[in-house]
Amino acid sequence: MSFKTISVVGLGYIGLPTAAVFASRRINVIGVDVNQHAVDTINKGEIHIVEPELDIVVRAAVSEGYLKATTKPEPADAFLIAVPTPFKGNYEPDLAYIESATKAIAPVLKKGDLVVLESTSPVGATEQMSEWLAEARPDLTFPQSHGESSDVRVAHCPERVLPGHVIRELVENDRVIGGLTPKCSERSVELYKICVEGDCVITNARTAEMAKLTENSSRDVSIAFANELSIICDKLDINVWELISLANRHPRVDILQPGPGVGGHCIAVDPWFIVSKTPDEAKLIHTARLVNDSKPTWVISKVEKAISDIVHNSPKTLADIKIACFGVAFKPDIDDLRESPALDITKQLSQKYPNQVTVVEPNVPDLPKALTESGVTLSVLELAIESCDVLVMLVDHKEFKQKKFTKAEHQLLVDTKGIW
Ligand code: SAJ
Repeated sequence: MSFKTISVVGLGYIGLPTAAVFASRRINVIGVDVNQHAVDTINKGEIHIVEPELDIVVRAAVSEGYLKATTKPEPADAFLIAVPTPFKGNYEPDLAYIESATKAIAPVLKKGDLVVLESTSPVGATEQMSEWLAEARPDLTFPQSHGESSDVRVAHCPERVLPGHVIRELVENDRVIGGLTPKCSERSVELYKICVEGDCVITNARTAEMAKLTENSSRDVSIAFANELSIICDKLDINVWELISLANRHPRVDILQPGPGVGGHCIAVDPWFIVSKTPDEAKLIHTARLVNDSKPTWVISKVEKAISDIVHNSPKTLADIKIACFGVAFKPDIDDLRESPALDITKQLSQKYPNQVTVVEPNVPDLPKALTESGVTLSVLELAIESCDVLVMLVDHKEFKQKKFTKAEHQLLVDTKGIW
């Protein structure tokens, strides 16, 4: 049986592009979100988030009548749950959004439907979601009790797209599909094959959950290795960038790049889902998190040292020092400031040195309130380089990489990306 209507629950950075890409295949898509503003914006054919090409796909899908958004779930043949899974204060995963999405769709579920959890989740979350559905709908049968004869099919299929390349990666990337039973997996493959050109590889739900966490933890551990090297090299007076490029000439070595820390809402979060389930076993994964999370503090200490060197070696007083931070986004060439170590460093510096910090960020028109409150100003590259004493390179945006300059003798440079 083909899918006539698909519902995507959660219209954020993953859900909205997913809904729009399915709709572009001429499938009726009902997008559900609790945010009325998001729903209204989408129904006008506009978008409330920034992602290249998303505006074009959404506009076409809405104007051709294949995509509509609503705050209240409606019946569909498949439900894709793409809601946030943050962690709570103690790094325990918070499944509250999955629980409320599940409870919201339960009343409209019917025999033959498929429910797929796309949100990055701790191991066991898909089973938990299916339990919540079963509790809400005792009149329907689910895989945990009825196996292959269940009325409703349930699976996990984690999203793996890279912000900035979402529209292309949604179609091209391979998908890992873990059903609660083999039939649940097969039904999910039928669904994803509507728009995915990559392979749809079948496993079970727990392995699919762990696969996603493993991908992001692997990257986190690799970046932690690079960040640790950068601190070791600083102590030993070795250029870490040269060191890594030399080591990477070995045919079986591929070290990532150090930076001001690890940002975004995935790589800095997902490893905790492994650590919280298996704290005694996940030693390396836990340590990598601590190494990456401590990097902003180390960068701030380098800036403080630079400031104190200038004050000791010139007629300037502390109050005369001007600091320029280059980049506040969480990674290069995007406007996303969420969970950004560069933003965190800039904020802490601006609180320590009020009205002395200037930011250059070519990807945003205005600075967030957290910065303007302590007198941070937005400047342009040339001006900031000319007028500041301490230059703090935080994000390797293309505009910065293209800029060739030699710092003046009175200036000090803290370059967390090794581009200047
Ligand atoms: N970073 C470094 N050094 C590097 C690479 C990255 O410091 O060599 C930093 C970045 O500056 C950034 C952070 O790591 O602060 C994360 O950036 P990223 O580009 O590695 O990853 P995200 O968070 O944009 O997207 C990741 C991707 N996962 C992997 O590459 C394994 C993406 O495919 C996932 O879909 C996404 O997480 C997600 O949603 O989970």
